[in-house]
Amino acid sequence: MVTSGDLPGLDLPNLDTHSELGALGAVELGHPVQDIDGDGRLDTVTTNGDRAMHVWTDLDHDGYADHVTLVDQGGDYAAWEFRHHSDGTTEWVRTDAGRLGS
Ligand SMILES: [Ca+2]
Ligand SMILES: [Ca+2]
Repeated sequence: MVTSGDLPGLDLPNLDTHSELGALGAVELGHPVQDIDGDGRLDTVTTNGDRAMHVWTDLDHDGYADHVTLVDQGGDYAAWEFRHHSDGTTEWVRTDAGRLGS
């Protein structure tokens, strides 16, 4: 079970690079503030949790995050993608993990 963290103004889960997101479900991204792919539409929120920095991205602009990248203070990172399956279920799938600079 992932609990919400103390992220001011944002109701985003407080994760770290070792968190299991599989059953987390859709994460609402109400107010993106950055345009990470340069198409002129805001799509990304960067937050700092207790143990890691989070970069949440909603590239299809449906209001829910499609990707999150977690980076902790030691440089470990994990990247997750929110997948919609043809049977209507959804899950977060880890697409990458490792250590920055190695
Ligand atoms: Ca964009
Ligand atoms: Ca989305």
